[in-house]
Amino acid sequence: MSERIVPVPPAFEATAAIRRADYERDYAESLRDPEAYWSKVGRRLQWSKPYTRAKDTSFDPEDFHIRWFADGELNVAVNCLDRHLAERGDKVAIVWEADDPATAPRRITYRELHAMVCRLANALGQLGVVKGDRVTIYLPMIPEAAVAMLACARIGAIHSVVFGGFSADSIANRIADCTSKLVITADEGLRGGKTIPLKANVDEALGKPGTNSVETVLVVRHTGGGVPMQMPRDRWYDAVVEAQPATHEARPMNAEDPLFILYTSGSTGKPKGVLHTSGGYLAWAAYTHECVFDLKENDIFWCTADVGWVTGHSYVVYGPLANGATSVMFEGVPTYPDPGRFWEVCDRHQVTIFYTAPTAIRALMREGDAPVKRSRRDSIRLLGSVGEPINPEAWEWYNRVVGEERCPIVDTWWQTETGGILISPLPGAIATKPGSATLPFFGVQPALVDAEGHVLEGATEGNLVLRDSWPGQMRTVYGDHQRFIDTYFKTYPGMYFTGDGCRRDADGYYWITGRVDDVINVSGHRMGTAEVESALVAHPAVAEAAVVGAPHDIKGQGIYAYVTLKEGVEADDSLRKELIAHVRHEIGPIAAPDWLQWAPGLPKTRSGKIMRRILRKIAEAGPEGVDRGTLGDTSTLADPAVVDSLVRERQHR
Ligand code: 6R9
Repeated sequence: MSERIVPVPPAFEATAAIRRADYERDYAESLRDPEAYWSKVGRRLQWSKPYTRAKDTSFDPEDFHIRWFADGELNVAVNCLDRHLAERGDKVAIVWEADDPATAPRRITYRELHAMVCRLANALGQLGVVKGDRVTIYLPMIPEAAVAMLACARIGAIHSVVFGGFSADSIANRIADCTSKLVITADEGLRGGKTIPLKANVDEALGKPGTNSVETVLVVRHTGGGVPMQMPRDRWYDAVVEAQPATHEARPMNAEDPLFILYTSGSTGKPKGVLHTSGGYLAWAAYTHECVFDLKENDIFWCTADVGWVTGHSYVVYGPLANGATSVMFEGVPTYPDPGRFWEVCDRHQVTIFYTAPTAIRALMREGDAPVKRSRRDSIRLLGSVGEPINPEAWEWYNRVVGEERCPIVDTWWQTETGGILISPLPGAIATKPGSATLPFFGVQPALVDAEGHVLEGATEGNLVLRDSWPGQMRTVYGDHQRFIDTYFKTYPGMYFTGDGCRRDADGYYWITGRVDDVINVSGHRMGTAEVESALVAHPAVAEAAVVGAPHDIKGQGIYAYVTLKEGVEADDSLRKELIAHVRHEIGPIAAPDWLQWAPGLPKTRSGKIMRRILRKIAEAGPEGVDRGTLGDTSTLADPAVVDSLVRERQHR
């Protein structure tokens, strides 16, 4: 493991808002007097009714509660829009770059965005959407996605954004779980030159059980592709907003009123609806965005994440807009029409801060330096990484080739549940080490614990927990508060369990080693093994399935599936393809297994529990084969012989 120390580039440090001494002083202060610290940070937002207390939280099982700024009132959309109009009305809020580089970019000012959001807020009101109602957003990466989120925030409706790559089944499950009243979608999406039939997917989803809460579907005309409209349910977005006034009186919300639900995979069962509230979430998204990215007034900030993921929520939409920044929104993919696209877009829009995922960096690294070198990239001053551990090789390439060793790299660790960044270098303050997310953000108290929950001190390795709350923390699992408690606070009572393993070095730097639960991180996207297993088992040919993660050169982790077929079903290549396509259809392309092995039997204990440890070891083995010594004790298996056949039939990665 590389332990190279990369100092803060002096030219960067010279203009940075936060330097090493500031970090040390303020971090200590944030732990010593959290109330004073967060009272002050919270005042960066505009409150229609100021709070009298910032922090009111306890992880103690006897007195468990999480409330931030709880008696304050604000409106999130007002904070992202109206508040900036006087001084930044003509500043560009969103730069939109289309999938096809020949399509003209859109530049939307704060004033224009405000009008778009007001129109939609009025329209939603007229369609009967009221505070607390759920609205599902299934849109491509177009400005209307941000407009839809902010219009919901403006009226207090709770949005649930569903990633455009998810299938009809996944949409239906998410709609059913939160009983959405309205869906906002588009005719089609465009990614890498391919069209995605969004409206058709919504139509299919709404034909499934549990979705009849949906009264209206608003359809944005994006590609112009013909889609059947089902009256009176379906309405064209344009026609509906056109008729509306461009002003709207926003309602103040309580700080703890829900802002959004975002579904994410866990280690068991169906995806959880992670619920974030208004005041704490926005304060966290805005404050981390400003500090971690050393934000200046003239920055052009580009986070490449899709708004279907939390990174898109916090660092394409809410953080940047709450800070009055210019945010780039990109519809396409890194390699279309060619692997120089990211850097061309950086030059075209004079991007100063660029934030992407290790999987994209690895994919581009594989294409060599030439596509990067074709661009100037001289506007870029800071680079960021998020979504999964970044391997030191990719970090070094990003630093040397993309950033030309001028730009600090912030490797930011966080989760859907945390609302925003928790562990990351502050770029003007913290020397980096390739592969380490370095040190905690203000107010964040990470700790490493052993399996029994003992807190480990000094340089060590363990499970990553957080010992106290922070404003951006999720508040509950929508509709299932017990699941929230059970998932995050039962493993180690009194502490929030992240699900990640982590090492801390002698300098106190944190090195996230990856998930320690049954969550696979595929290209920085979370997928539960249980979800993929239940999709496989839903196929008539499958008797049983077990899914594990295995190292993948580009994706970080790939999905390795073991499948036992029903009696009499013939295992062949066409069935293998069919099963992979089946998972893709059931959940979405990100869940499609990379490897699928036929398993006459699965390794089970006598009580019937699948020993995943063994399956993981077989899947992880490189070309040299499985080292039987690493499989551990297999004598407790009901049928130890299945291991031999699994090792023999291993898929070559
Ligand atoms: C923001 C986001 C969360 C999981 C998390 C961890 C992994 C994210 C990371 C990282 C190492 C980083 N993860 N950032 N691991 N270094 N900088 O990705 O949220 O989709 O909920 O995933 O991603 O395993 O637990 P989410």
